[in-house]
Amino acid sequence: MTGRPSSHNESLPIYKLVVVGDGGVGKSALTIQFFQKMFVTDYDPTIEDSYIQHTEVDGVLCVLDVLDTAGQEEFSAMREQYMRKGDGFLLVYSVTDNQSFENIMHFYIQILRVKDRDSYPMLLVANKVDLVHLRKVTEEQGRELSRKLNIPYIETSAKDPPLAVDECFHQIVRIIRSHGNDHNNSTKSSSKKSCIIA
Ligand SMILES: Nc1nc2c(ncn2[C@@H]2O[C@H](COP(=O)(O)OP(=O)(O)O)[C@@H](O)[C@H]2O)c(=O)[nH]1
Ligand SMILES: [Mg+2]
Repeated sequence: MTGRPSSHNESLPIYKLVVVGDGGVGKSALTIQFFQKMFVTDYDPTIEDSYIQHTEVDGVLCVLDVLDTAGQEEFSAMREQYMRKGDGFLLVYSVTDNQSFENIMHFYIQILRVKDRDSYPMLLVANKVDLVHLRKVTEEQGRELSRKLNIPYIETSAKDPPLAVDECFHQIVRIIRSHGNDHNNSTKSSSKKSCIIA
């Protein structure tokens, strides 16, 4: 506990990721599969928790701080608060649930409104693709929405064997990096430098 310099860790970029989507789409299952390498079938849908882990993405070490959201209050102040803090968002729906697909739009709009931006690092995540016979939202529909929102699309399964679970967390880090948003150690004040009025 003592004597170890922490400066190395402190210099690592920290990405705050937020997993959003309707209840039951698999937000917790994806998060726990990523962090604990196991599939949970009965995780309490009301638990909202965050997980922190060092991860290497494309050979570069970083810290992922992931908030697995819960709760239905769509426009609550609490939701806005965590949206304000997020660097990147996984917009998750279940391919077995049309309503969860339609509701993606609400999350998308709310994130942009809270961020006051017209684009922000987000990834559209079509989960539960292992449930082939129960599938209601096609890949084509998913890709069409991703084009419309101009955010990338990925199909996942949190069930064992997992499909593209690590990949979706890595992908959102890449998206954040490519947005030139490597804001670590540079908070909002520096990103506002672009607002110089001549
Ligand atoms: N077959 C299958 N079931 C899943 C998958 N992801 C989640 N589930 C199940 O769907 C239910 C809801 O998942 P959960 O992670 O609690 O949803 P959340 O409310 O979005 O956090 C649970 O019974 C999970 O085991 C998946 O990819 N495939
Ligand atoms: Mg959950």
